[in-house]
Amino acid sequence: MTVPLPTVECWDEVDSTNRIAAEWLRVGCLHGRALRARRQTAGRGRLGRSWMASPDSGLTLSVVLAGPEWLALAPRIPLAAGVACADLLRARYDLPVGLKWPNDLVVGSRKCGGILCEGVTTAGRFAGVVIGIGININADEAALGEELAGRATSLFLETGRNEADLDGLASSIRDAVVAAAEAVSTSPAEHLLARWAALDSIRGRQVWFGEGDGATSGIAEGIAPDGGLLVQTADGLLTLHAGEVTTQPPSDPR
Ligand code: BT5
Repeated sequence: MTVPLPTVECWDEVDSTNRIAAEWLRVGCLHGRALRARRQTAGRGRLGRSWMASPDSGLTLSVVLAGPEWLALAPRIPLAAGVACADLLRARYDLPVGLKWPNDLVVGSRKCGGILCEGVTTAGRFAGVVIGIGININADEAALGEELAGRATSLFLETGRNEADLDGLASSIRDAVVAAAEAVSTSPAEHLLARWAALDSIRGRQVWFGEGDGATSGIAEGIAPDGGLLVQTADGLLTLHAGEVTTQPPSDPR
């Protein structure tokens, strides 16, 4: 019999839902436990970056995968979570939400969401993974703010529809993400890669990566089984495992 997952908690204000969920894992918590925050004051992105969200304008949600067995599956969990979120948003809003490696949910070239998966260790033991999900839902241009202008979008801006049931959406996303993560251990990697490929917004496009004099470009060729991005460059096929790619050439600093 499948054990029902605990109700997704809604907290008024937190610094970072991922930080709270990591604390839960350190002291021990139920698999699938999740919280969303109406207001997040220090949302985390990758590489020390920030996730910005005006209060009540979107979803800031963290989901716990509890247990040491998630360590071996960790490289594929961000991919599985991305596919699950994109599929759910496409179905619910009838919107062509796509994926941009490694963790962006996009509509066209604009980012509407991001995913940050963090492994949690306590007393030298792997306790589990926190899947952090930020999605711009009801944000208008003002709520997204000037800093993200032209780069970000929201489901409201794309559809004109306001989501009245953020709790219901959070619950559906949590259920979908937990199911997708669990499927990683039982289904072949090719299945997940094929689902990502169907949603991949940069496959076949020219991308740039690296910085300064080391900046290089190539054609994005999809995702490798270890979760890296395959890029065909003039020097051969590379697999990127970290960082970022852009579909615009880096601006000339001169
Ligand atoms: C991500 O990082 O996209 C992962 C974001 C995960 C946020 C969730 S919210 C719930 C949970 N709790 C947390 O503390 N975090 C997770 P990254 O790929 O590093 O992208 C960050 C970059 O995206 C920033 O540097 C901005 O350029 C841009 N960005 C920030 N806020 C944005 C927003 N609301 N919409 C679109 N782009 C945004």
